[in-house]
Amino acid sequence: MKKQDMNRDWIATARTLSQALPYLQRYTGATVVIKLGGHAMGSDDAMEDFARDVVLMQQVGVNPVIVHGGGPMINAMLDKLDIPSSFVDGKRVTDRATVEVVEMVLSGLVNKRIVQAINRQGGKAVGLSGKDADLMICDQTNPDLGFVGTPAELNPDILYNLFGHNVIPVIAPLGAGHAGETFNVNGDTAAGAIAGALKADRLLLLTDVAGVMSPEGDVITELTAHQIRDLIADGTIAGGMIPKTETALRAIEDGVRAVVILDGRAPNACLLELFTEHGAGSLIRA
Ligand code: X2W
Repeated sequence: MKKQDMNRDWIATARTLSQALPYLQRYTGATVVIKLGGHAMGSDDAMEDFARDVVLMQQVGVNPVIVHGGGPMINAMLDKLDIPSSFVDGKRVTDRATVEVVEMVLSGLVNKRIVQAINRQGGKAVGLSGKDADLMICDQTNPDLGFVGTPAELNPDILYNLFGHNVIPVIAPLGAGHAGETFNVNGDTAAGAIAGALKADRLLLLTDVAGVMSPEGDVITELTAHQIRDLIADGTIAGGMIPKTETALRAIEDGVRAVVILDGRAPNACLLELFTEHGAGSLIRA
């Protein structure tokens, strides 16, 4: 690269930082819940970039909370163990053997990979699941699904304690049942419930699509809860986007200020959304 071009790059970087000031000010002290789906978790390099963005967020005064999924990683382990698996309405039918694998994979492999990535960037992350400190107590969703839980009682005090010590919570979507069961919770549902309990300023649902798409194939950048309901009714929102948008509606009802559905594989997706005028994905507000 020519010296002149290199200077231009640095000047652009300084300008970007300078332009971020109003956004940095807006988010000081804000709580941002980030759902990192299994499909949005890429290579180690992508994980490193994600972790750096999370640590940067905290550095500028945001309280980030990570809630992760890991569906593809659970599938891979169930395959290795020859345990067949099926989904009904986007939820994994979870028998006793399956819930053991779900907990091992989510609380073990996936959770610790994210924790370690954040800590390698200089953050202080601690891994939890909904079982820790009774964060997320669940009811059984439907007996036909086995050990699948619906969050019923949230106790977010532990998270406030962690914020007070500049610790970044990384939460696996498992919950405890009243009778000592372990429940498997859909990652989006868990993230929505936790964001609701915290009355978060933002819930970012990082997935592998660009956002809610119009019939013409463009990302709809801003939507109200009312518009979401209309788009579900007329079939524009379909398939896997239905549970995501329903999570968004529920979170907003619970007091989350806004929910953004965005492509977590895009570089610096969270920073683009929070700290630039451009934004990313589909922003959903009351
Ligand atoms: C999910 C939990 C993981 C998850 C499962 O067993 O796959 C249920 O379906 P993603 O990567 O966010 O899809 N739980 C009940 O939600 O992972």
